[in-house]
Amino acid sequence: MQKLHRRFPDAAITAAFKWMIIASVSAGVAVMHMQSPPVNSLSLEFLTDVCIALEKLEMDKSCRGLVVTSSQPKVFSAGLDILDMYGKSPEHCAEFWKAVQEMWLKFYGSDMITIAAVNGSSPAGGCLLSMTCDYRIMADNPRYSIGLNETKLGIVAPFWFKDTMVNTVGHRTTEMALQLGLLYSPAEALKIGLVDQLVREDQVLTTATETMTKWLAIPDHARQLTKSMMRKPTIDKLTSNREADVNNFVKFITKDSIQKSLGMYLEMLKRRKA
Ligand code: CO8
Repeated sequence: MQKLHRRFPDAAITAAFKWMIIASVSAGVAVMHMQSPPVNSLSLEFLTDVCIALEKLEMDKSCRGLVVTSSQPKVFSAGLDILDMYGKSPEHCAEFWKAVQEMWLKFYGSDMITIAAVNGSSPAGGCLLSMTCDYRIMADNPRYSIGLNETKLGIVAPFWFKDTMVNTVGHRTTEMALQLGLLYSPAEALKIGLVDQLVREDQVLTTATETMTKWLAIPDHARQLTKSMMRKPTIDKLTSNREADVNNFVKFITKDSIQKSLGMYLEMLKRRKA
């Protein structure tokens, strides 16, 4: 803990999980620092930790706002952990997908004010995670990108990824973005409304906590009911189809052709590194 306090001098560490630190920066606001090296890919274990942490925060009535950010350099989150979908048994894939659903349901349906402090690249599931938040602030660094690039891996974003993006940037933009697997630069993302604000990299977190103050000024009950009114139909679509969605995922992801695409994509990531 001592070491952690040195790393987060302005914050009280309220919980330390294997893959994240929850710190409270001021009354009623928590910050989730994701730290699953090297790229915060959302593995089954990481997703489980995230869900437990979120549940705890949700139950803590003194906690009204949550900022989500990354402790890893250059990356907010690399999206779903491909290794949890590659060469794994159908049972593992089903368990993994349930955890992905759970994360989305918890974040998208959260009563808290949620702000994504996107301080690095955020492809696929990373983009989804940021889109579940109420507001997105991204580092203005042209090296970073954000978007749902699933088709580039030869896979297809499920309907609730699509719905989340439609709710964020509209139907036409989503249609093109999803088919082409577009990853946007921060400036492009701002233009289409995929993020709400760009700031200098070293100001992402402070801007997020400042923005939170504005949102905290709104009475919780009115804001929460409004959020629920906007998001409930999208959430209900998944909750009433969870099992079918898991079965679809497992059937799709375990196909030989899809496994081959994922294998090639992993190879490409390694080659690019070399
Ligand atoms: N899963 C697992 N491992 C990953 C992932 C990932 N998503 N992303 C990167 N890694 C690994 C790399 O292979 C590399 O491993 P190693 O060190 O063993 O060679 C290590 O992490 C570091 O990666 P990089 O060297 O590429 O790190 P950089 O800092 O240069 O780049 C990026 C960071 C930009 C995040 C880059 O790693 C990248 O583009 N990653 C791929 C991101 C991606 O395409 N994610 C898509 C995941 S799929 C998803 O989220 C939704 C799926 C929906 C499923 C629907 C089916 C029906």
